[in-house]
Amino acid sequence: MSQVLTAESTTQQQTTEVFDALVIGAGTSGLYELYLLTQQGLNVRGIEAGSSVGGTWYWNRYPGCRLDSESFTYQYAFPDDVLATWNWKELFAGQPELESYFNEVADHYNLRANIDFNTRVASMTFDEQNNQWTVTAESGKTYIARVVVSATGLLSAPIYPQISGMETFTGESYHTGLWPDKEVTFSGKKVIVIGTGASGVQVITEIAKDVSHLTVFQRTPNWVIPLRNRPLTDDDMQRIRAGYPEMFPKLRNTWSGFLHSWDPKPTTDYTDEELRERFETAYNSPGFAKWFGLPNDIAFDDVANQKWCDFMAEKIHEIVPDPELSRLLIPNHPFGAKRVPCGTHYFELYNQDNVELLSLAEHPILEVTSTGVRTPDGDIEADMIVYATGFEAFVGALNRMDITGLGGAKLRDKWEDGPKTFLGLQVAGFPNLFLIGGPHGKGGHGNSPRCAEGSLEWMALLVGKLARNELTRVEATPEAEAEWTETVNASGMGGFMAKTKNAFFGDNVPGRKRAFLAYTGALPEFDERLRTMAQSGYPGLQITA
Ligand code: N01
Repeated sequence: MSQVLTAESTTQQQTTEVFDALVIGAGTSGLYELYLLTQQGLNVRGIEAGSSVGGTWYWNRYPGCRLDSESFTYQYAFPDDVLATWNWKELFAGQPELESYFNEVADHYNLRANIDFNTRVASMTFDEQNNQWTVTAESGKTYIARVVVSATGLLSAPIYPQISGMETFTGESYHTGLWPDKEVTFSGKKVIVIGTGASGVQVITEIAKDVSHLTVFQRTPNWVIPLRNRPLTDDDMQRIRAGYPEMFPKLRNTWSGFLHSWDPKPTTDYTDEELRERFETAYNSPGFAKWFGLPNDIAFDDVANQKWCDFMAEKIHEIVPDPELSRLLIPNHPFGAKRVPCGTHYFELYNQDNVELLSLAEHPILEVTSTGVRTPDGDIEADMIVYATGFEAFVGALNRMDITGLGGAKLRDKWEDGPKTFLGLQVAGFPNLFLIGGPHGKGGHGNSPRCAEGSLEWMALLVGKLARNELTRVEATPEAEAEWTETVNASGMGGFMAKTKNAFFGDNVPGRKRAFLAYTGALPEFDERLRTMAQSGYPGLQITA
């Protein structure tokens, strides 16, 4: 333990515990960082708001929640007994299987013993004299550590719509991102779902299977692609496991850690007939083969993108013969301008007599009443309202903590007009704080564990040096931060996402200033930059011995 850190002390009401390092969040990234730091023999503590591990896969326990990365590509890559013995049951695992997996990993490495569960961080303040963070939980408990890793999640700050009367509703009401750990049944009930993003698509599909009446309120239609999930047999797993040594490095060499890579041949190099066949093959393939495996010009060229949109629209018309319904379901934005959800018989369910789709543009919700919702056309009664309205992505979890850096500066004030970071990993004026899964970084994006592991390994080296007192301060320089922020902002303006309101720009949150929040560059280049930095004295970081 560093000498400058105060020893464990007990105040009148609360204990202050002292650690080498703290990791906030026990989701996919937090657990891995905790593992890396405990491997270094550090006295590290995880702090987790939930009652167990898993992060996204702990909170999003709504029916139908599942992966859209192939299960075996989403697991940790470090060699261990879990990797050798864990048999994935489905090509795209559901939430219960993922939650079990992360629990298994936590138990295998005895990580649980180093995590304070049911503990939500309220504030953290950098002590400039002692170069250490004081972290305070909502319970009042405080922690002191030289260094903090915030692995609080890209999608962990749920948002509700601002509709008057929501609190007066007397039936059941749930947000997909805060689904309770209890059985929720739909049979014989009248249910309203608001929101048709990736979560909405999944939960709507499950609710529609067993409901008296379902009303879906849609603000924007989405290009939902068929997931094409299937069970994995023992033979499948044997074959897949034999491929792990090649698979993991290969995934790290793709744009976003997925099995699928953009087809280097653009649409213009195909004849019409060949392109049709190419599209059919993609459409019938699992997962994101229908996004990141398409001819590459679909990602940036209007004409190419429109060809794929026309193909997809044709499929929707085939599935939903009612022209009025298919009109509502077909988006008028480019493919990839919003996050593309994966579904299983999603469009089909709108053919059911007990399912009604209402466009919010045509049927706005005026208010929530005690028994349902009020629209200009009349009241709709419901036993349950499900809010599938998304998250304050990238910045929400960080902004909801009161983080104070040098000179009393608040992180949320600094980020008022949009986040400023260096590589999404550090922020000038907030020394010894490392971020993963926040804005501007590669970690947490795409196939999240693959995209995050390079960043987590990179920061574990620096965290180790700080925690062992070999360094006292590490922070981004303002120049490096400004340059990276500019790079991220410029990259956002070039893509299709710039054409819609969405969580990647933060303007899905009412009142939030639009700023690009994601880093959309290639994973191998990002990881290479981190490697080069580490070998050349960490340019862009101000390091105090
Ligand atoms: O949230 P979203 P999500 N009134 O923001 C609508 C990941 N994920 O929870 O599009 C009415 O995408 C909103 O409408 P609009 C994935 O990364 C992964 O679905 O803003 N409607 C939209 O339809 C994803 O990006 C999986 O016009 C309102 C919906 O609610 C992220 O989670 C599965 C509204 C919100 O969609 C978030 O997805 C699920 C309002 N006031 C999620 N506000 C996998 O498969 C919002 N909406 C791994």
